[in-house]
Amino acid sequence: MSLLQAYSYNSLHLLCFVFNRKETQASLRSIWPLNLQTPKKEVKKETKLGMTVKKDDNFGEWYSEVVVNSEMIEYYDISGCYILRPQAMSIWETLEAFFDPEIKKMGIKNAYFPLFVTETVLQKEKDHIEGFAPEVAWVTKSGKSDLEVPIAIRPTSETVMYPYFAKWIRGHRDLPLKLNQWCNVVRWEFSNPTPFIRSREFLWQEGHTAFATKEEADQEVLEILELYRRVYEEYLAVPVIKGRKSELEKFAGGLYTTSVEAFIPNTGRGIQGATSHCLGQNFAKMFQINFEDDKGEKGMVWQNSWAYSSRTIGVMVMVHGDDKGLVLPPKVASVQVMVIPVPYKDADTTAIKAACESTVKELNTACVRADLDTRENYSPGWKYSHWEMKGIPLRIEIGPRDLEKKQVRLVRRDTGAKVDVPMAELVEKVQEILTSIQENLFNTAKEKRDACIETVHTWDEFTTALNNKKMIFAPWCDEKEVEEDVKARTKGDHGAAKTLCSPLDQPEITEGTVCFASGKPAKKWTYWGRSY
Ligand code: 87F
Repeated sequence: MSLLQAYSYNSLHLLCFVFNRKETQASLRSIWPLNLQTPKKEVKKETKLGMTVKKDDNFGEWYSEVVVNSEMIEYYDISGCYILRPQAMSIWETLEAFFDPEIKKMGIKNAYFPLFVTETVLQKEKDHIEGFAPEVAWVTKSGKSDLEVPIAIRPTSETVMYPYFAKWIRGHRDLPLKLNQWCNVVRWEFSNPTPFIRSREFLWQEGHTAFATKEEADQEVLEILELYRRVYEEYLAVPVIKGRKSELEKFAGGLYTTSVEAFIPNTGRGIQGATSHCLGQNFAKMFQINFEDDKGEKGMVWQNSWAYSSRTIGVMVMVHGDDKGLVLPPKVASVQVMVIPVPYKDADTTAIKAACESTVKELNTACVRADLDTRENYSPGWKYSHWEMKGIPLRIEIGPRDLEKKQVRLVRRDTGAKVDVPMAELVEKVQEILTSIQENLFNTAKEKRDACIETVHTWDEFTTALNNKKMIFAPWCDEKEVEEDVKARTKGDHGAAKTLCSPLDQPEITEGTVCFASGKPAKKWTYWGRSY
């Protein structure tokens, strides 16, 4: 087969494949030039702008459309794998630029371990890997020949790292050992892939630490969890709940799991934002990670592991996006302000252009990330919609009348509010508004989230709330069998309800409060709901 033949063969298959998918609309548009779909006599320079689906009408389609049209994601010809374009990658880097120095302050160091793991090593944690086994991807060939032994691609790195923890930790002076790595992992998921939210390859940081005492491990679990809260709330403007996972939902290999949980009002689903586990001594036993304490006595280390992934970006898109497209919180927007010249036919375009340029320069000098759209083949109106779709937090319009009045017009992406600002107050006002957008996005998301929380005491209240897409807060007896029973009783087309977390911040359980599901005495308040 010639190269050309191979190419057309592949693209044919690509097209058939794409046709069969649920997420077609957006991907089709991006591989088919518009003029092929609707041949016209005159080819207009301006293409029609993208959002065709409303967030409330078809959330799934809307999401695919937003991530593609905002140029964050490009679909790829392997299902569940996506290209993260610069728009997405820059958000990932911003989060890393916050998180990485924070963990370094805690004494955690970065390392990099290999992508591959042998079957023997992977099987070392047989018990807990059993449930995950179907998701492990294997390399079986190099070129045309079979490998002597197949090697797995890391789905997580416990088995890759812990043999070396055992080697490197000898005495109490080698503790604590605190490592983190920024990497990709592969989990060959079979359920409904979604960009950022559930993909077969994703980016994450995974922290793995070992301590001499449980107290130190316990403390770190919560310190990391607080950093995860800050990633969501301070950067992505997404409200989360810090809590502890139930026995059924915790990482089976560990002692206990904490998480930050977000909520997507449109689908009525909770979503785990990040996890911080205390592994106890389970892995220390499996991998013989022992040490000698200061009295010469043998002990086993206490371990933690924790991760957040590129899912963070998907949660942000789902929470803030609207019918016009993406909405970016200023703190993670690579461009915070887009300046758009508005020249009227007979106006002095050079003066407008000069004003635009000096505006960008002034903002950049003040560390505001501003850019200028000087393209002449697009109208101002087209540019407004274009940058709205891409989520740019603030737009500045400069036209002849603004020049005359020595002012600029600011238009917020979050509220659409417009305000004319004297050029002399530019930097101050822009900074003020960007801060206000960041706050407003968080507050609005929190109000919407809170409006979806329903406190219930009985089974009837619980099922009604579930059908109304609520996140449910209920007193619970904390028994595994009861959670399994709730899952079984709520099984249906939309998936079963499960526990999301028991918030660390627990309201009091008053005398006589019973479990909504079993009627037994309640032990803790817990969030329940359908989830991703
Ligand atoms: C999929 C395949 C094989 C999750 C998997 O949460 C193994 C696994 O161990 C697996 N999916 N897990 C649990 C991961 C636990 C833990 N790892 C380090 C974390 C944080 C980072």
